[in-house]
This record gives sequence, C-alpha cells and structure tokens, in this order.
Amino acid sequence: MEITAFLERKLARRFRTYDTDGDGFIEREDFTQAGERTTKAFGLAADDPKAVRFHDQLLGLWEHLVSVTDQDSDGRISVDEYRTAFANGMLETPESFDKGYLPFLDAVMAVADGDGDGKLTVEEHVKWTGALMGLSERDARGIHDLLSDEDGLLSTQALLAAIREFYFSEDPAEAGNWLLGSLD
Ligand SMILES: [Ca+2]
Ligand SMILES: [Ca+2]
Ligand SMILES: [Ca+2]
Repeated sequence: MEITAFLERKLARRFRTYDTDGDGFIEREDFTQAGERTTKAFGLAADDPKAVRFHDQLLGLWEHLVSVTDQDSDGRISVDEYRTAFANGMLETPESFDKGYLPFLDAVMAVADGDGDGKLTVEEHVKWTGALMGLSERDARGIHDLLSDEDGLLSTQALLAAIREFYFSEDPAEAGNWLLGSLD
C-alpha cells in the first residue's frame, strides 16, 4: 500500500497513541500501562471478567503488532517499523479489517459502555480514549459530536466505520480521519 503524506500523518498520530510513556517506541509496557489506566478509569477491579478480557485483547494486540513489525527483534517498535509493516499490509488491511478489529472493539465496549446498549455517551468516549490513547477531552468530544447519532450516542458500528476511515480514507472530509484528533 502506498503511504501518502496524509496517511503518514495518521500513522504517526496512531503511533503516538500507542506509545503511552512517550519514549518514541511502542513496548509491551505501553499496553499494560494504558490498559490498567483504562480499567481503573471505569472503576473495574483487576479480576473483573471485563477487565481480564480487555487486558487479554490488549496483550493479543501487542503480540500481533510486535510479531509483524519488529524487524530488528529488539522487543520494541519504532515508527519506521510500524510504517513499513502497514505499507506491506501486515497490519490493518481493508480485507482483514472488520474481522481483525471487532473483537478488540467489543472488549473496549464491554469496559466503556456502562449500560451495555452498544452505544457510548460522550463522557464514556472521553474517558476510554483519554485513558487508553491519551486523547484530549477536546479532541474526544469533537469526534464524538461528528460520529454520534441524533440521541448523542456513538455506536460500535459507527466507531468501527470511523476506524476503517482513519486507516483507509484519503478524504479529509470523512470524519473518521479525525478519530484521534488533530494530526499535528
Ligand atoms: Ca513507549
Ligand atoms: Ca524494533
Ligand atoms: Ca451505552
């Protein structure tokens, strides 16, 4: 896949949301830290089944990510390794996307969606994106406004569609491109 300048900016932004401790590399610790922050933000005990499933999904995501990106086998992922793997179709691709992403998103929703109706309030969306990915409240509220339905709720399906646009849309007018806030 060709990495356009726009996609490059999005991948750099996504990379930063993975790099919880901000040291310029994605490591296992980034995932465990962000995961713990998230379940704590929603008041879940460490042994709550929802928390356990969420951490399992997160660590599965890390294992997959490191196995396909870590070319120099140093146990951490540089932004170049991440970009190269994406360009080579080793990460999200349009074909594998829904199947690959849905189990993770379901685990996120189990933690974040308090009443279990498959839709997030703006407060829930601000909380999980802030805890897991370090999004600012302003960015999270902005994208929730763009993606939510007439009742002000954001559904799993709308979120999945937006994530798909984030990775594969080249049209800045499509809301999903701004899922992680500003790209600067
Ligand atoms: Ca890091
Ligand atoms: Ca590496
Ligand atoms: Ca809900």
